[in-house]
Amino acid sequence: MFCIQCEQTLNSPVAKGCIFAQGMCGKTAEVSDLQDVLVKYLQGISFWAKLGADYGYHHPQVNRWSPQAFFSTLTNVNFDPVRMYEFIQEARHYKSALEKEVKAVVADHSGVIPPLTVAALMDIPAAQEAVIQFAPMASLNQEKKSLDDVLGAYLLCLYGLKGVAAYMEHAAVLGQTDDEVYAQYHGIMSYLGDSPDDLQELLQTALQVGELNYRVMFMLDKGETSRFGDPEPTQVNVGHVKGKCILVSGHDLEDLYEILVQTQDKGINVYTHGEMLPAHGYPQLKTFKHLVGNYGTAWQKQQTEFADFPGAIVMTSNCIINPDVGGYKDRIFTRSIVGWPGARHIVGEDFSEVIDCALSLEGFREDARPHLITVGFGRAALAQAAPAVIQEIRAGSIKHVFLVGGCDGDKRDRNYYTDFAQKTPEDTLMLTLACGKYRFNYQDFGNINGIPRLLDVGQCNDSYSAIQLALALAEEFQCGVNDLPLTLVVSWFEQKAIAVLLTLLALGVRGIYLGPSLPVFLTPDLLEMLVETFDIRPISDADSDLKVMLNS
Ligand code: FSO
Ligand code: SF4
Repeated sequence: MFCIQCEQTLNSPVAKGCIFAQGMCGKTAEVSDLQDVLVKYLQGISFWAKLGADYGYHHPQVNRWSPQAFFSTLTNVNFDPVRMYEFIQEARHYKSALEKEVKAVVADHSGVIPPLTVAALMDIPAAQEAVIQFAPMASLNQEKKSLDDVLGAYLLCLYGLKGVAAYMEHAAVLGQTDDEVYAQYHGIMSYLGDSPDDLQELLQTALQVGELNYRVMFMLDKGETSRFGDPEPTQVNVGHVKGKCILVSGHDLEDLYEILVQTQDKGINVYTHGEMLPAHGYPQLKTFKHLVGNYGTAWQKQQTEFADFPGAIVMTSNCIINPDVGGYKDRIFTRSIVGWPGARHIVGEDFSEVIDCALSLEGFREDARPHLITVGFGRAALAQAAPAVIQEIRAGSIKHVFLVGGCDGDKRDRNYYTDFAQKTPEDTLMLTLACGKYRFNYQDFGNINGIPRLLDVGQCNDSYSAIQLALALAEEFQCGVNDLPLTLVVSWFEQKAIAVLLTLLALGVRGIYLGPSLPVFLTPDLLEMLVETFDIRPISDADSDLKVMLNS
């Protein structure tokens, strides 16, 4: 196996990337190899899909399925070799069907089929054992033993595009699809399937990935807000209440909605977990009285927190980790692209299995002491707060705004973000995003003339809302985003964060602080280029960084 896509990858003098029998996340070499084969297939499928799109031909099923399958290879999403093999079989089917259809379309237009890419030419065997033996041919570092600038830039594009694919799937679940966006996705995927080795071209492609992601985040924002309303500031209890319970984790609001509908009047309380916390701010979700609160904190704590949860658990997307460790595999359910060997997988919209499981369990015996936190500062709420923020900036009561966004993880270096949040001066605001906030969102940071100092914008994809606020402030102050008293402090963990980072770079945002460590696939040369072009700054310690931020 060779996997280097996330922040917890192996980085030692012996190995750069997870290369042994199992990755640091618990992904086996078998699953990793199957994922490499799947990605190659997807790149081959994209060759035909892009060619079809050039002739105005779009295949809705392939467009919907391809990013979904790519999403299944993202960190902490699917650990099940059986499911991976099923994806490969589906890919085989789609590739041959699409090839035939697109050839016919090209012939109808008296067109010419361009030279096939490496991935489109790849002939992958059908039997599972043969697929595994074939895997080294599809490995991401097959031609190179060590990481060089070209492979690093290639991986920046591939992993960024994987993050985009995840958001495309989240948007599609909410009915947001766009043939033009799919064509761009297939174009980049197909390009990556031809073993590109032009460094400058790859770096340009990375920015195209960022631009594409901006468009996809717009679609996702539209999907979420048109379906469930604009998030509004809402207090959420993070202490549990007595009774039977279901915990819903991940990013998929539609699944949460379905579960809320199907558990109505069943005597079951529903809790959010992790990236589902912002759901409480959506008008169409918060009307459900049995959506009682949020349980637990960030993904890496689930093995102890889920073990203590006396109900059923549904993982709608990343991040899942080994449920055997906490002994709760019999009451955890996976959805869509998520998979764990032996864990029950719910297909379709019927959650009765989850409900039966919750009813068979004891639930919480008593209420915990309530503790309220506030969520819901999405795009509209931020726009509403903007005039007051502008006024306070003008009056000098708000000196600086920080966006402390991104993922959480296990490393001790991540204490930086707690430390940073605690040390931000009282005349500064903090916007938060994604699961990194769990390190400090239980604390009360007070307010500035009625404006809460900590404003939770939502999930990682809601960076779209934060970008809109930054653009509005820049317009108001008639300056560029980089001239605002605003600093982005980003914690990355997996590929969605890479997609968001590339979006920010594509929008020309400079001076982003990035941590806790830098992606291992960024070679020293690549890093130097990013620092020179975008002034990317690796985090150091909270005191020194704050000093620089507040004086710049
Ligand atoms: Fe966190 Fe996991 Fe949103 Fe990520 S739950 S780490 S960036 O997958 O998706 O913030
Ligand atoms: Fe390693 Fe991360 Fe890949 Fe898991 S996802 S195998 S931890 S690089």
